Amino acid sequence: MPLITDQQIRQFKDVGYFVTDVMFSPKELAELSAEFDRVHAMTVADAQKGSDATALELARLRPFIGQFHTRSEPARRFVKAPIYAEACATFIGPDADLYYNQAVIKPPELGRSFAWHQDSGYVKTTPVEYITCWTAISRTFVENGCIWVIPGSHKRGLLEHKWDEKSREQIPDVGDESIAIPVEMKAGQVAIFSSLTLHKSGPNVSKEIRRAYVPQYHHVDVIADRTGKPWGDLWPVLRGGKLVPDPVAAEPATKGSH
Ligand SMILES: O=C(O)CCC(=O)C(=O)O
Repeated sequence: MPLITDQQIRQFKDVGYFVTDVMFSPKELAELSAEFDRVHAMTVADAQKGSDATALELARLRPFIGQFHTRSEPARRFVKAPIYAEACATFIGPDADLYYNQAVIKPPELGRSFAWHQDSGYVKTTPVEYITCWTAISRTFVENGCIWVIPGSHKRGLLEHKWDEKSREQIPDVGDESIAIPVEMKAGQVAIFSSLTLHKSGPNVSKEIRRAYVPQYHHVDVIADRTGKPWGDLWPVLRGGKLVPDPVAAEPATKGSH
C-alpha cells in the first residue's frame, strides 16, 4: 500500500506541497527529539566557547543544525525512512541522494521566525528542483512557529533572493502573501514540497518547543552552478529504486548546504 496517494501527487504538482499522514511512531519521535536536545546543547556549548555573539544568539534562538545525519546515529537511520524513500521514487526518480538535512528547533517563547524563501534560492543547482520533506518531530502550530506556504508559487520558477541587512536573511519578491496557508501538523506528519515552493516559518510565542527535521533529496550528481562541482551531502539514498545500505564507516563525501 503506497504511503503517498495519487491525490497527494496531484496536489504536489498543482500547488507545490502536501502533508502526509503520521509516518513515525511515538518511540521514533521521542528518540529523535532526544537527539535534537543532545546536539543542540552541544552546539550552544561550542558557541559559548567562541567570541561570536551572533553565532551564540543563533545557536540559542534559531538553531539550524545541518548535516544532522553525521551527528546522530538515529538521524542517519531516519533519512532512509520509507516515506522519504517513496517521496524520492515518486518525485525524483529511481536514483536519489540526500541533498541536505537539518534539525530546526524553535525554543518556547524564544524561537525566531524565518523569512519567505524558496529552498532553491540559496544555492543554484543543476538540475534546479528538488524536494524538501519538512517533518514535524513535535506538533507544530501557528503559535509555536509552524511553516507557511504560498500555494502555486513553485510555478513561478526560481526567484532572485536578495540579502536583506535588517533581517539578515535572503528574501525574494513574495507577491501576494494574503493567500499564504499555515501548515499545522501533528508530530510525525511530513510536509513534502518542491524546492521552488515559497515558505516561511513564524516565531515561537508559545510555551511549547517546536522541533522539525528537514531532509531534502535531489537528483544524483547534482552540480552547484557557481563551481560546476558536485554539491550537497551526496549521501546515496536510492539506486534503481532500492534503498542504499549505509557504508560501515559512515562519513559523507563532501560538505555543503542548501
Ligand atoms: O523550520 C523552519 O522554521 C524553516 C526551515 C526552512 O524553511 C528551511 O530550512 O528552508
